[in-house]
Amino acid sequence: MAYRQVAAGKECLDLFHRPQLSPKPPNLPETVLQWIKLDISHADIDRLPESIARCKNAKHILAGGNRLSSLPQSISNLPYLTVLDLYRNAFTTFPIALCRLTNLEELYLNNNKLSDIPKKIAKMKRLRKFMLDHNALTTFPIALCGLTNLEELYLGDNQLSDIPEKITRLVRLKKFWLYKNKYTKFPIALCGMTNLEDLYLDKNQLSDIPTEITGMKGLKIFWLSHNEFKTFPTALCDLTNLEELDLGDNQLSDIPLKATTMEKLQSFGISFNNITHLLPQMKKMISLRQLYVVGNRLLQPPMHTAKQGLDAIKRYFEALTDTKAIQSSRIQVNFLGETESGKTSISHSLQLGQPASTESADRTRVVEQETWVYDQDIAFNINDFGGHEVYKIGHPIFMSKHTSSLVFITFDLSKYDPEDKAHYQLYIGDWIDKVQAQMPGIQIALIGTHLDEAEALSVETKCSAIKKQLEDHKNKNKKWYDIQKETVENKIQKTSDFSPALRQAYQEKVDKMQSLSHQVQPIYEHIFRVSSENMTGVEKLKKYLIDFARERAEVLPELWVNAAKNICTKKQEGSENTLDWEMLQELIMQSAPHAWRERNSHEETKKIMCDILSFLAHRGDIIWFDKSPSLTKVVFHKQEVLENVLKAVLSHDPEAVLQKLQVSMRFTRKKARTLHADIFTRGIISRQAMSCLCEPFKLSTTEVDAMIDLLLKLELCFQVQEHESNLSFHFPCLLQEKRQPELETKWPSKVPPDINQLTLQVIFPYRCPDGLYEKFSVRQHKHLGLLKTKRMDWRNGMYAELERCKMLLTQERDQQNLSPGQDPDLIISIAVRGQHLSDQWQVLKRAHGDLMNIIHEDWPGLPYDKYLVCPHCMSEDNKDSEHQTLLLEETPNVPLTTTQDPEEVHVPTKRKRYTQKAPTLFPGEILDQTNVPGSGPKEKWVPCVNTGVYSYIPVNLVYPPSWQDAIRKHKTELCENITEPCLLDMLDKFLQEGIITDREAQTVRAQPSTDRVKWPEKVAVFLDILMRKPSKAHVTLCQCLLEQERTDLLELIM
Ligand SMILES: Nc1nc2c(ncn2[C@@H]2O[C@H](COP(=O)(O)OP(=O)(O)OP(=O)(O)O)[C@@H](O)[C@H]2O)c(=O)[nH]1
Ligand SMILES: [Mg+2]
Repeated sequence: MAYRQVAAGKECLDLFHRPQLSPKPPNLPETVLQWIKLDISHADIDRLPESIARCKNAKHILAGGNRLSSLPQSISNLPYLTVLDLYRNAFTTFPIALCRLTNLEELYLNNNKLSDIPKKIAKMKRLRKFMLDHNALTTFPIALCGLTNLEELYLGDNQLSDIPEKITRLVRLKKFWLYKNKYTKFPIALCGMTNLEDLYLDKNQLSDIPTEITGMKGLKIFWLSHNEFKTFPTALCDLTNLEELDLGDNQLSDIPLKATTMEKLQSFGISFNNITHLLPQMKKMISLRQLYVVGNRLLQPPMHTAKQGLDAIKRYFEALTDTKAIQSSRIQVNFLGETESGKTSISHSLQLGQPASTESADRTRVVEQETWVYDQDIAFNINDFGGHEVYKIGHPIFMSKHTSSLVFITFDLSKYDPEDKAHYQLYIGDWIDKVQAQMPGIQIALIGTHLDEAEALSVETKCSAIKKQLEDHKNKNKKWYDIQKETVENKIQKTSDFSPALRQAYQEKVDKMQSLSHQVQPIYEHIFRVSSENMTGVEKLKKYLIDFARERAEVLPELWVNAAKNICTKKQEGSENTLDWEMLQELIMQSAPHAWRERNSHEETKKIMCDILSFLAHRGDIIWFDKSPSLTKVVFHKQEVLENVLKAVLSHDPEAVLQKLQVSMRFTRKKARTLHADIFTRGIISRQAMSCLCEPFKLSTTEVDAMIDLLLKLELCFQVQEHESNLSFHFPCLLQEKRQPELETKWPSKVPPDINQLTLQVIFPYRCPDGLYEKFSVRQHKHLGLLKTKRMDWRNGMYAELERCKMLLTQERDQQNLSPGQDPDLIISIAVRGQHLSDQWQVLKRAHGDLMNIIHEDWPGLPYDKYLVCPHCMSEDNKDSEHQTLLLEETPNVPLTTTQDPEEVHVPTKRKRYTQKAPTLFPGEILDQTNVPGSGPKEKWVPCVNTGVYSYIPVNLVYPPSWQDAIRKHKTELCENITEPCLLDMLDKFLQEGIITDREAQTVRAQPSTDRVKWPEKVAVFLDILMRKPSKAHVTLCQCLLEQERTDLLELIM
């Protein structure tokens, strides 16, 4: 059954029926003649009527996203038509009637099924832009060579493998898209196109570029990514005008010296190749502004340095030539695994080269760090983590995201029972999931310990069982992605006719699933078996480590290596808990050549120090935060100091904490008990209690402050000032309290009438991202300010009152959708209630952004899925409300009429009983889409499809308002508050960035002004112009308001 997309259907009625109702020509109704632009895209129509020719003055016809396969003959009678958009339709042959549109300048026929273009097309003499990508062309349509006025030609995503000689007739062609075709050889005919400026040949199978390419003198942008180049095509180096070259996703292993002679090159893409070394001569490429290198195994410079940008790369190469280049390898080795699985023992045995099993009482808390210097060039930073649950929160702090870090997961071979499924999950599986979520690209290897206590025969059986379990584990993870993908693909099938915007959001979900599933590094195939009691197997493990380190040795300037050594010596010999800037300067510059010190200014020296510290922090030598102003000047070079504080604060031993508080001279016994209860039930540690817990470590007040800054920076806690002298820190990870009963009045379990609830659910399959929810809950605090009254926290949730809405965050296990034998999924929900949708969306979007950023920063490999829960379904239990029902049942094509303002629309609450199923889930990717111009839905209603009957709900319950809507809504306030100098500044900035034209700026200036300080008329016109621009206009407007310190106005349009 075909359902009509309601809003657009109404426009179609307007468009086609009125002319027919009107008297016959020549007495055409005025309105039709006034139409210049006809937008009938996504109207679910399969033909245009002959009567379209009555819109004599039409210049633009937009009819993309329909099911058209032919056009009425009468279309050729539209003399002024300049733009015709027929993208995403069902054309299999070129609509010949178009050839008579001799004034047409832009023709969009992309995303159809065309396999040929007729000769007659040459009549369209004025055609400048022709889009034909994503069609079924297998040979190059020679007819195109007759369109001599063409400036832009899009032929990407076809099956082309040739280009005729005659292509050179297109002398005006500037931009040529040929991506995703079947070119295996560079089409030589292109070399004669001397005026071509942009050429896109990415996603083909090219492996070479002929020397004749030098004929393309005008070429500025050249994309060749996703081809099959094994060596750098040196012929490109002679394209002297080239400004942008993309050779990403090929198999290049080096860059020739000649490439550094491309003087005009501004942007150079070599991501995802096999490049290990960049050339020092690159610092001479004077125009270079962007260098894309991710996805290579860089050793010179180290990848971390390369990612800091070109300036950092140049400074690195300068230091390399000024001092000496040294091959150096310092690998971070992380031992993880359950408590008492033998981590500390094997780590010590490895370093000492002799049996070193620990005493059983010697439990590791949080982490022990050691540096094991193997020889002059090879060293290891060893992190031996405590296995206890509560310390897992410390892992992201100490584990480096350096690509050549290593993780060993240890398990006790003597205790491991291959028959017991829970054993695999507990001792190995959960750890793998955890590490891969945090560092998807890291190498993981398994170590079975206690070999001396396990029977030789059973060891073999156990290891082969584990290998099998590893394989099953991998398949299970893959299956999760496959199932999600399949579910979404089914949804796409269902939604395709209704809502292109929703379909796009689902498509993005599929793409995201695909890329998430591909980023994980496989586990090292050999399982090490060792005994720390008699050293069996330790030598083999050591050899693996040394080989691993050798292979990853980076080229470092001697200055950097010496800096690392000096800091390391300070770590072992110095008495300081932390290093301050002066001390660092001394340690780093100590060994710098005199002339070099003279040459670099104070500013430059600071940058060089930051390069070095940033590298060392990334490698795991020190803990240092370059992005936090309060912490930049402190280096935590002795991680044990930080460990001690974490141990003290995150202790899982309430008795010991109570003793510490009681022993301290600061508190009475009673006070100590209150503080203790605060810590262990409410997760609150006061400033005083914090100092007391840190007392044994003899930290200075500045150091305690730095530690607290660090805890805040790591978002382990947020700060609350209850009254002036009473500063306290709330640690959600320590909270034990249950959800407070009084919350029921603030947030009743059923959504009250007249209230909407927007809900986002982020689902994590059967694994636990430790500390993710807690960090998210801490991050919300910055939006709430210091006033504690607005917030309530409990073990797995928090409630906050914001200005015009309320928010509830929860973390829970999904007990409902459990398959047998599977652990429940974890769901983090963000729910926002209120009466004003735009405020609610703002809060939801902000919280969503925070959660996504945390995942991106700390758990980039974490599998998750996200959904928006239909607000309509959420409120359907409210029977007494009298809102209009939007149930369409079996009556498609019935246009809906509503007089309600979309902003004020409430959830229609009267639905039939049989719709009482689980609520419809919309793709959460909708929240990622909103800033892409034109991606929001044009329709006013979206189908809520879970119920088996099609009912429509207002689109603003599912889609947040666009930035244009926000401007429109607050236009009066903006016009009243943007002052004259502010507007003039903005005009300059928008002109500079090329967002508005000189003419548009003049139009704004030419408006009358009634006030001397404020120019509401001018601002109004300016905003109208901006709303027609792509989303960059919004970004720039936000930047301008931020620069002008108008955060009040900024909030309005975010
Ligand atoms: N026989 C034998 N005992 C071992 C071996 N490795 C460790 N042990 C013993 O097992 C116990 C736990 O070892 P640890 O090295 O402390 O374990 P861990 O993983 O560091 O423990 P936590 O730090 O508490 O997480 C100690 O009593 C060790 O002596 C081994 O290879 N053989
Ligand atoms: Mg240990």
